[in-house]
Amino acid sequence: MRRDSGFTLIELLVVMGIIVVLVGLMIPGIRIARRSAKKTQATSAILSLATALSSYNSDFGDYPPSTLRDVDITTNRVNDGNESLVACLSTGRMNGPYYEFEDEFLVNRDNDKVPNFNRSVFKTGKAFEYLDPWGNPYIYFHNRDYDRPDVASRYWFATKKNVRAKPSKSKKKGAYHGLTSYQLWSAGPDGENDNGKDDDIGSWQGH
Ligand SMILES: [Ca+2]
Ligand SMILES: [Ca+2]
Ligand SMILES: [Ca+2]
Repeated sequence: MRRDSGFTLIELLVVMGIIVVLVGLMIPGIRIARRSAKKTQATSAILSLATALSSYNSDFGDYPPSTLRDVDITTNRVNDGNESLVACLSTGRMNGPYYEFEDEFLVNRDNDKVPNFNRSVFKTGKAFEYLDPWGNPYIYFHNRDYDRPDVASRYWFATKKNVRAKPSKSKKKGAYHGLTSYQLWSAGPDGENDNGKDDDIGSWQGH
């Protein structure tokens, strides 16, 4: 039997079929790798924010408030904890700034303007929030507000959903996580706030 070309149509189809199957097999693997890279990214952001928060606390004798309303700044009551975290850690006072926020994740998701905002930090007067790798704002509470979460419970998520956040307690000890400090968490890969449970990534979880 004489063959003119290297491959017959059937052979080509078989090869293409194999490629399609291989790509199909690889996609879930790529997805898992991407998901775990994002988890690592969120965990490390929370860890380095925790370091920054403890330096801030050493200098100022307190952690950032759950809302800038505590320091007489008018807010729209959405993403308050996160905006306070960003504003406080970006301060030029004492040994600040305490954290180098990555531009890519620093956005004004709720599009608020803060008339009397510290303009030395955010010259545009916009109250920025810091996003996790899934595009949702990290949630932050100062310990004095654990029992009155409504002061800063509203968050605006990537799904354009208004989310209610509430600090959580340890199942074993029955006490709030970060009892004398703060709670900071990411809603995790599912993009749903679980108040620090399920797939959420919290500052109090031993990483
Ligand atoms: Ca806001
Ligand atoms: Ca904002
Ligand atoms: Ca979640």
